[in-house]
Amino acid sequence: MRYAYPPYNRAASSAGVTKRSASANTLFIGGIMAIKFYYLSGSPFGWKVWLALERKRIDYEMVLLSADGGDLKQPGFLAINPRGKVPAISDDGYNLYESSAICEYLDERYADSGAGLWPGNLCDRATGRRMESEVGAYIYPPLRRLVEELLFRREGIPDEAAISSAREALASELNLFAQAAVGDFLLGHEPSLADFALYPMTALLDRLDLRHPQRAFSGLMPEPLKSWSGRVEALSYFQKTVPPHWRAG
Ligand SMILES: N[C@@H](CCC(=O)N[C@@H](CS)C(=O)NCC(=O)O)C(=O)O
Repeated sequence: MRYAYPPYNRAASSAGVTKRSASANTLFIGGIMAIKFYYLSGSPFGWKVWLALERKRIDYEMVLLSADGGDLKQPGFLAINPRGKVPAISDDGYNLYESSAICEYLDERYADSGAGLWPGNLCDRATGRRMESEVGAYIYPPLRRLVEELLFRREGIPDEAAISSAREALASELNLFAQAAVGDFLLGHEPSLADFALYPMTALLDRLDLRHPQRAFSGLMPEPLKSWSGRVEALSYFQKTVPPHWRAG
């Protein structure tokens, strides 16, 4: 799948509160307020939480924020996440940030809703948590560097040495993931949080290619991961989670 740039919705209006729901487009379910999901269009960590909300069929109200509009640094949002970053959630008065903690909370708090985020087998779960952690530790930093150099940079010329070393690091990391995958999805025949963590990062390679086709970053994806991403994109709820400002083309 290919999308238009930029990757994050830095310039969009800050006004939007978008109601979304996995099962119904309602804010109140049985008198309980739906979870508020604070999100920035194109944020890979936000996308991970969005996929988790959908897989678990949890009702939520999406609060679409704008980085350029300053929403993340407003006192109201800093009260929810003092780091001023998305994703974050508010669930019946309980505020939480950091995507992994949010997803683990949702999986436990809504254990009976939708499908689980991890496999039942202890070792598979541990492997999945390892993978999710590896995405943040090893995939995100070089990818972030590419995005900063090639999409966010407003002046000067891109640092080619940094781009080259980020490209090398990503290639090697993606190969490790391709080798570690054990089925249709990273942990077998069902998608898990490991897939939801990795997919949004790899989708950013296509975004980079839209602006810089000659750099062919999507070519860094090993064959097994190319077919894997097709399977993630075929999930019934996937389309709903495509970053709103990427849909325009
Ligand atoms: N470790 C955090 C990372 C969150 C993060 O870096 N969010 C970015 C968007 S992907 C953000 O909000 N950036 C805005 C800023 O730093 O001003 C998580 O897993 O939630």
